[in-house]
Amino acid sequence: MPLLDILRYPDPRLHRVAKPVAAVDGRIRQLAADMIETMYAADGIGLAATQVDVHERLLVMDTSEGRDTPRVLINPELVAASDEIVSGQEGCLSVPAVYDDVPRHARVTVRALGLDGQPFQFDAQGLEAVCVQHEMDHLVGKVFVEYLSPLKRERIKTRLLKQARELLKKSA
Ligand code: K2U
Ligand code: ZN
Repeated sequence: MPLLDILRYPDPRLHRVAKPVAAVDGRIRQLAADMIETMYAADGIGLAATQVDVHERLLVMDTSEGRDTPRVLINPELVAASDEIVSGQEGCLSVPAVYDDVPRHARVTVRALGLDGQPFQFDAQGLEAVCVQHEMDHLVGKVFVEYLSPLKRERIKTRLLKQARELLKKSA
């Protein structure tokens, strides 16, 4: 299965709002499999379809110890979220080498469709709660650097654009 290209911030396509998946069919199952493979290859614990330039509400994640228990969430919805907020350091496969603190709900309840097309619901806390909120942000076009100060965000944008230009020069 092909590894998928991951969009890099500040690519404007990262800010598109994903549409609901209309049917859990072979195309979606293949996309989920490719996203899981891409996530593992990139040493990520989550990946949203938006990040691979597919603007449908689908995300994959694996916060298991053994990194061998992938979850596929189709049309995920946040059913409940704790008032308690925790702030932890986050990174993003679309924003390489940038880590900063982001506020998240400590506990969430999420409802989604599985690859069998059936609905399921789960409670999450800790890293799993942070990860699913991070991925669901991607599906509404939000990247974690948007929680940072405008100054930090501008510095990150400038640095990544410079890196992209240098990469282009090298490959020319
Ligand atoms: O969406 C992504 O870019 C995947 C993120 C998900 C994530 C970010 C912050 C906190 C939890 C999950 C990547 O997995 S970032 C790399 C990473 C790996 C292990 C733990 C935390 C972050
Ligand atoms: Zn991310």
